[in-house]
Amino acid sequence: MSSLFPALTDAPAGRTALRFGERSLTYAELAAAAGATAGRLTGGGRVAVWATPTLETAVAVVAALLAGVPAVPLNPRSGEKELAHILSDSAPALVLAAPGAELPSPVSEPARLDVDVRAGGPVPEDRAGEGDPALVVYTSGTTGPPKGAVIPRRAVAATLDALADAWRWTGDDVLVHGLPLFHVHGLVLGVLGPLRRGGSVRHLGRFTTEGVARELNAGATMLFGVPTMYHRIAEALPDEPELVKALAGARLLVSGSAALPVHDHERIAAATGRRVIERYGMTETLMNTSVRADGEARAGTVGVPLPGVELRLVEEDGTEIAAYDGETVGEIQVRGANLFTEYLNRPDATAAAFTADGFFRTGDMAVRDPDGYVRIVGRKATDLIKSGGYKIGAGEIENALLEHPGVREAAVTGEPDADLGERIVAWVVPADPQDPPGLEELADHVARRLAPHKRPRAVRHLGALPRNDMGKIMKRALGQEQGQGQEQSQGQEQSQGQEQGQGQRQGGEQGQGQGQGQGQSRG
Ligand code: MCA
Ligand code: AMP
Repeated sequence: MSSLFPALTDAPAGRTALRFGERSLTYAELAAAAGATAGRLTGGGRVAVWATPTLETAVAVVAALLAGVPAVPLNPRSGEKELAHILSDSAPALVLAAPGAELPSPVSEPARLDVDVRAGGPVPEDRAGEGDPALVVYTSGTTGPPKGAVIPRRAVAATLDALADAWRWTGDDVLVHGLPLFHVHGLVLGVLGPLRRGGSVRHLGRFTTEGVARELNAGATMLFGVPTMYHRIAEALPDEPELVKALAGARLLVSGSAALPVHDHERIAAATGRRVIERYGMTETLMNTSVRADGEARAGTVGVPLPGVELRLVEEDGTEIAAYDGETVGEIQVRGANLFTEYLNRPDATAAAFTADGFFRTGDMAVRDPDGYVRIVGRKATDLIKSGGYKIGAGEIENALLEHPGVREAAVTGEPDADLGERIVAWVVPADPQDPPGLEELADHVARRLAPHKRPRAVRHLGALPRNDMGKIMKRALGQEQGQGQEQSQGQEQSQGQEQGQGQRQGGEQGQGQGQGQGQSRG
């Protein structure tokens, strides 16, 4: 029996485990397919998974977990530079992919193993220990390339069991989502979560409001999404009665990965009578807090600490804040079985991430209400941008921009965006002011090297970047210079319209583009 997935052998006969579009696997079929693939992962080391939103990705990850081999999910849209970094850092022995999936050149180095979802093999004996790595998930920091967070098997089990308690999540639940499978939200919560409970997941392939309505109206009970998805649902509700009915009938609507604006909360509640609940997590910590299924779904809060998670707020100097007054702001630090063990090959970064007493420094700033509800009010680092629920480091994009011959200096900030939460703005000093590189060119350049979700949505050309006496770029001043530079935003370039693209700042969101960031210049 698998300690992570007892349902592989225990689920009621015929129960569907996974459905992606028209294709599905029962628990027995999943056990056979994952068992067969696991039987081929005998060489040790890590395996990369070409994480398209398909059955093969789910089977590959379950197989790796059954074999006790850490899996490294790869974003199939990552550009060459990002893929090359992840592959050289994690050094996988194999890449697991769907038959026929085209792998770009950086991924041709490790041997390829095609995943056959109709194969049959026994579920292997569970030999891995609780502290052994289950996954290595790459996540952006403020500077440099993404770091691989090593997530142990105990963290996966602990977080999913804590959520089961908080959400009354059982094998009878049928989850619908359209999240990508190379991050914690879509993969750990969205795929491994239902499998640990012995329930079902229906993946939409890609998120659409029609897909959500169809599945929730056809027996699905829960929906997971990022705020951008709930924003799009809120926008669509007035015109889509099927969507209203679907949400009204759902057991649980859960949002996470970024703050869900109160306005969208309220629009959804008004149209459907249902409240979305928020949970708060991180790649490094998995889930820390949640509004409970039996608790009050209060807009603008991420609920209470999950069972097994110790959470404290601290002052700048590390002093613990005792107050539950809804006012005193401190950094969230967490400790528990849900935490990652290290950043792969980065002992320096790992050491810096933890306090002496083993708490992880999240970098998220919050207050606590008298009843313990946590409200996130911003982030410590101004160089981390959350766009569409993806965490994106400004420094990573600045470095990529500087590799463009038309860019002499670059600074990247996040600005409020009604749909994405924040959008990426590139402030660029062109090498040739007479011929500055345009938005499309720079967006393509970043998308090709890193990933499409990291591309700038607006480019502003400046004669020089504002710097302090130390030579550091003052990102706050950049915000104030907005409108003085030559702006090209996505809406403008695509539609030749006048759109300035200024969304509303989210309730409580603090700090983006307001501090002194890294900023970069050539040479
Ligand atoms: C446009 N596209 C381009 C370019 N311009 N591609 C290449 N080069 C360009 N220059 C393409 C895009 O690839 C995409 O293609 C399409 O145009 C539209 O892209 P975009 O506007 O960026 O996004 P979207 O399709 O509108 O997606 C919004 C989204 C997405 C669905 C909300 O952002 C999303 O899936 N977010 C989820 C993030 C997430 O899971 N975060 C979890 C990490 P095409 O149309 O073909 O797709 S956080 C986490 O795990 C922690 C633990 C937590 O708490 O959850
Ligand atoms: P990532 O590193 O991509 O896993 O993103 C983790 C970050 O997402 C956290 O540090 C928070 O800043 C943010 N986050 C996740 N869930 C929420 C939420 N419900 N509300 C506000 N921020 C969130």
